[in-house]
Amino acid sequence: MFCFQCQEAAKGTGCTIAGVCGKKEDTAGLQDLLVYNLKGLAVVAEEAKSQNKLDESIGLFICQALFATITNANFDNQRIKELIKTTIAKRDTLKLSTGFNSNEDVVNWSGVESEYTAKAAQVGVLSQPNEDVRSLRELLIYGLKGMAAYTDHAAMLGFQNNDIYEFMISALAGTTRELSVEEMIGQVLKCGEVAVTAMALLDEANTSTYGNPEITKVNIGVRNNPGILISGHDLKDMEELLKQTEGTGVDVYTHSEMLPANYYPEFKKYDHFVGNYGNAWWQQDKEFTSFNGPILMTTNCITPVKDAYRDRIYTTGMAGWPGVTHIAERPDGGNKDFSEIIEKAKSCPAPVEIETGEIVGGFAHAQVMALADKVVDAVKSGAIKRFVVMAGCDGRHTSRSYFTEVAQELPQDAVILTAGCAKYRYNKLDLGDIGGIPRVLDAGQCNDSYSLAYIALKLKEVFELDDINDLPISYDIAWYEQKAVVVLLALLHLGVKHIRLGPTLPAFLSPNVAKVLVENFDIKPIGEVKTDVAAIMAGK
Ligand code: FS2
Ligand code: SF4
Repeated sequence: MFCFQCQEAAKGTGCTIAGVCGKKEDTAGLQDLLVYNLKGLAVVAEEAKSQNKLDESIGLFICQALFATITNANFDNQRIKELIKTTIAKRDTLKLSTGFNSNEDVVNWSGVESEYTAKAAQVGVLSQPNEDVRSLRELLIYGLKGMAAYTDHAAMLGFQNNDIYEFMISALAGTTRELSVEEMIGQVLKCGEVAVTAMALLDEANTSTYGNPEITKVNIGVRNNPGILISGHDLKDMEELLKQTEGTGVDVYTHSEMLPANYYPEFKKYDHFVGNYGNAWWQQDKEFTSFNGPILMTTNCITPVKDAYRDRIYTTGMAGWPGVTHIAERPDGGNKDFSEIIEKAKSCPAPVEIETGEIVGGFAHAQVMALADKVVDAVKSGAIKRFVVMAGCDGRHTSRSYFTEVAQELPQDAVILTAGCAKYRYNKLDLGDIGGIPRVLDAGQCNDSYSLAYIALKLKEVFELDDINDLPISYDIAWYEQKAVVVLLALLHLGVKHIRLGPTLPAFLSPNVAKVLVENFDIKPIGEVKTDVAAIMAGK
């Protein structure tokens, strides 16, 4: 196997024996084969589009299948095999309806299961010998994976945009062709542009369905009832779980990236929605053990399932772990059925309390704009000297303590804007406030990173600046998986420069591609805490 799509790629170059994430060689091969076949489907879908024979279902299917290959999303070989078969079946149906004909293997391969392993070995990342072409193609594919996740979440709430699907199809198809370096870079930057559309669509889907997130104190302690812990990012699952647990005597808690569900008016109204339990995804083995009750994984990040909770963890949507009960899709017009999880919860003891107190969040764009006068006055008076966007992901590497130390080292007149599970490195520190504005403003999930871009663009308007880089905002981003990749591309599209990225730069950037990013956007790796903080405060 060879996989280098996330920040924890072994030795900073790539996982070759087994994934640091727990992905086994056979699963890695199947995911490679799935991506290969999705490229073939995209090539035929392009033809169908040109003949006006393409409907949204193909775009959504591609999103969901790509979503299954995101880091820590789906480790279940059987599910990946089913996706491969469906991809080939959809491709062949489109070929028939369009009369598409080509000798290319990528649009013709239809091996049976026993041939999957051998084929996977031929079509993986290293099948492209040129390291710069490989780097640009994979950068694009990882951006598309991130976009796929956002687009799928929006679709689950009934929000779809054909332009996003069409870009994804043409970009994926483009990875099968010999494009010039300029064309490939163009596709990567276009991915950032379409990512802004996808993130805005998801924002609209979330806020028009569940209301605008608002300042909220989230309880991090527990009650004495049995509980269900819900993790991942899918808000539709959150809604249905809250509805189905109401009046059952079972409480609901969020874990990791589901924490921001606590900020939505539509969810806050449930008395049995108690708060958040635990920290970022990578601490789940300990926290799922002490939680005692069932856990519902709606998306990434899943870590290798431990015996201590194997019989009480469930997946749904594109998430999967072999041997774990998977809650089926909702039927058209209906709901998912979480009754099995609720019954399980009733037989479990209440969670063990691992901490007490509250954390404050809910600073998505509408809430920050509601405070705009206060924020602008604070900037004008000099009470706020700098905003530091520290959004992104958390992860296992001990070097991520850098982000905790930066949060502590930043002077009292700096405000941290965050989103994603990166926040767990500093959201329980007491960093105080500036005239009532907390020094850590959490906009929500990594899926809500759009809010941070929106806030920056609004501030640019308010301060009548021509260049987004003239704002008193610095970017010190923690990345881990492919959603962070697409957020980074979105920021580049918006013209943001001088981004610090850590804890390490992506393994999939070849030296030449990294050079392009450095020369054009001044992207830089994180350095020493004190030096970085001084540079950040000096606007460098
Ligand atoms: Fe965190 Fe994991 Fe949000 Fe990423 S829970 S690193 O894949 O999606 O962020
Ligand atoms: Fe390794 Fe990351 Fe790929 Fe998992 S997703 S196999 S940890 S590079």
